Amino acid sequence: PEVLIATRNAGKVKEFVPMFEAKGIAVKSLLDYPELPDIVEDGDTFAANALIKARTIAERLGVPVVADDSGLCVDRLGGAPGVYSARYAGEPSNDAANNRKLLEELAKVEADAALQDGSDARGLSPARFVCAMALVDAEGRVVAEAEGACEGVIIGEPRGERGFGYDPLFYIPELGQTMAELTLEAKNERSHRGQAIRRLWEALS
Ligand code: ITT
Ligand code: NA
Repeated sequence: PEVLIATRNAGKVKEFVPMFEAKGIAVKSLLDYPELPDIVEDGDTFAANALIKARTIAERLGVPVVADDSGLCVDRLGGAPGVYSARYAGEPSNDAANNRKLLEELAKVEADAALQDGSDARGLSPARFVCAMALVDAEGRVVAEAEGACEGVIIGEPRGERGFGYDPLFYIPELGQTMAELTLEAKNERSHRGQAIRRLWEALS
């Protein structure tokens, strides 16, 4: 069997491949369909956007589709960048620019807090990665939905070369490593995406 994942994000595809292969399922993605137009993700939530992506592609290609909508939510930024994580620093989506923007926005909030009450808000900033996944059938009807989340803190300097997106700034105190320092297997065991996929399997079994 084979599943189509409605993503153009090569970092996501790399993580999906071993998790689906472990179930004997081959993975295709939108990287195999460069001619398809970009999907307009205008939902207010990760779950809504995952469904939009899955349905758009199922209706277009007439096959069952899995989609992932995910992002980083930072408490001190009121949950930003949230559903805007991919384009936080503007178009086109750029991981390095997004990471710089995240550190700039946190520095502003921390400076404001220090000015207002002299408080020191420079401690590490709590954050979580969130992933919503949707599986739809060839007609675009929902078969299963699942979410996963992973807690950490934002550090002031990038660490690690693996992963993608905000991984180098996302530190997991329990592991003493950033998400970008974890092997692919260790990230899948821990991550919002790994959890969401395992919950999707459970919902299907
Ligand atoms: P597709 O819509 O084609 O799947 P995308 O990158 O635009 O690709 P999203 O809309 O779900 O996907 O946005 C996800 C963004 O959130 C991604 O670009 C990263 O900036 C961030 N993100 C999500 N999961 C992440 C992870 O595991 N590690 C680091 N950053 C992550
Ligand atoms: Na999105």
